[in-house]
Amino acid sequence: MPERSATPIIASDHHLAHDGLIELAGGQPVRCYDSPERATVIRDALLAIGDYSLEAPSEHGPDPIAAVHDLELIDLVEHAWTDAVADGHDPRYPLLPDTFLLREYARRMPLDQLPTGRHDRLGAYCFDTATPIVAGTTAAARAAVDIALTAVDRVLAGEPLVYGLCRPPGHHAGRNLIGGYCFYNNAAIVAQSLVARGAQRVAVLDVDFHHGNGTQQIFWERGDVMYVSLHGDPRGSYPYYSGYATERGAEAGEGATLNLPLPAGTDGDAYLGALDEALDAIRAFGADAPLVLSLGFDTYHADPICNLALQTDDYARIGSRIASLGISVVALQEGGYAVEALGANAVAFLGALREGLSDR
Ligand code: Q9C
Ligand code: ZN
Repeated sequence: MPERSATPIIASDHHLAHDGLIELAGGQPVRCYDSPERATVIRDALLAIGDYSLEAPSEHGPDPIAAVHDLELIDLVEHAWTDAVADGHDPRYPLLPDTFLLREYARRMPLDQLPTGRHDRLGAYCFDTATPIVAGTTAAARAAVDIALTAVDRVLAGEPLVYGLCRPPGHHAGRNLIGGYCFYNNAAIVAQSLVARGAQRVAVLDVDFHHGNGTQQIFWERGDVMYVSLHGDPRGSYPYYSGYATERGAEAGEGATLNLPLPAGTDGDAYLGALDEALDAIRAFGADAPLVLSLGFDTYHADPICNLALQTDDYARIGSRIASLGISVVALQEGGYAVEALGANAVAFLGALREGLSDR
């Protein structure tokens, strides 16, 4: 067996201050499921194996973010917290929108007439109550983008697999909307940066439990970036209004979006069947760039907020199957909330993906 070189994990501690978060669960305030421990347990489990090397992200500046998100959205993520505190918000509590700009209000509300305090217009740029903002949020969101961009840099420099331990996650964030614990869409920013560097066909595979409505929106009319997602059926799962099989993209992007909703209770065998369909679509698309993988472990049977039924061994099978695409992979962390199992699931998945990619 030839010696394999260590697989880079790109991570930073900036996310630790994105804490003290709460969300509403059935009307009750609870600690946000997106906790800092999620990232630290994954990092520690991988580093305990010896096949991985921890690397810090390098700063990539604001331009790659502005290539994907509206400037108003970036301005909001940068300043909502400080505006709120300057206006008397108690800094012991996170900032959450209380009034959403929807439907007939949105139709008649000129965006240049929104309130000037970013906290007062938060509900025009946020689609749920699951995306609390605290003092550390802005730096964490920017660091997650830098992690993702550093990961893709390393893959383009020749690594078959790099793991970006992003927190906050990104796939629910749209061009002009935050939501679902997400602020900047790390995976979309990476896909767009590949296009900017000359790729003509980039595939994004999303195996998080939830549909990546933000990534889908960003590339909806694009034929050069394919978005393929396996996720819990939106008829009964967040984000509810997006992720139906009938959504297939539009204009130049028609057919370049593929949604594979899965019924509650889907186990590893059924999941792998759907994954084969996703991988066949990606093969047919013919990516000429590394695969951008939105990686969530919230498909795990014991995840506290999701309803699929994967076991730890299944993540190894999924990793091997993705390796069979035969292209390098930028794996970016999205969700996964069964903190006690995240380490084992990441070890199983990345270990099999790593082996599969180096055997090719
Ligand atoms: N009762 C990611 O996994 N709340 N985001 C759902 C369910 C939001 C998940 C409420 C879940 C967001 C990246
Ligand atoms: Zn998720």
